[in-house]
Amino acid sequence: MAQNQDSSRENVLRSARLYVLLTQAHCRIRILDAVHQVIRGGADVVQLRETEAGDREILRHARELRRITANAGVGFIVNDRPDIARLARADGVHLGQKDLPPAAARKLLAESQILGISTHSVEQVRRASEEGAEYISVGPIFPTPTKGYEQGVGVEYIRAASEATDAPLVAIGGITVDRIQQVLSAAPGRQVIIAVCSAILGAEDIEAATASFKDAIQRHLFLLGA
Ligand code: 3NM
Repeated sequence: MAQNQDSSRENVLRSARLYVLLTQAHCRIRILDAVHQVIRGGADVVQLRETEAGDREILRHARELRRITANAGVGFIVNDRPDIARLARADGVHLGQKDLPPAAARKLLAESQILGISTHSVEQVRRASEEGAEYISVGPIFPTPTKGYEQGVGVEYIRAASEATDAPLVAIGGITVDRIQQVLSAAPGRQVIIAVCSAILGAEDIEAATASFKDAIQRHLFLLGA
């Protein structure tokens, strides 16, 4: 049993490189349609990040995304809501600094579900690591209107975070294809997953935009010999 739990936690993140946030407010088409393009483009993990919908709609979307991602072998995380993550059998939940404390969220999650935590300082990285986060998100690396951040913390924060925890890192905030090299060079040898919302969901061709991120990531890793 314990072995299965470990392997299912590990599987969601193992070799994950591209993590796409699905927020309806940033997408011209229905996110339930966009997800197919995101998957075809090569996303490894998708997150349901609803900012405006009611609970019933969020649960309905979460269940549908679970079905689609399970068929495609893609990871599925629910933002903010461990209750919805549990009901929809997502792979896990993503918590911000003002969401439920990780220990409380764990009580709602199944044993096999993972917990990711957003951080904005090295102190928060250390705490998230102590709290047993399966991945730690670091951002906003660059300014981003998606969450109203006028300033980014810079790629230096990725390096500092990599020294403060052994957990996989998810770099987020204003990341574009042109910035991939800069982001991934900040912590060579570490698993840094690239998280993107607007540069993919706001693109005319969502599948092509996703694929261009994945290509840029793979090119960088190939050049590093990783
Ligand atoms: N969280 P985009 S930055 C949802 O720093 C979110 O924790 C952030 O969207 C953090 O790729 C961010 O459009 C927005 O910038 C990510």
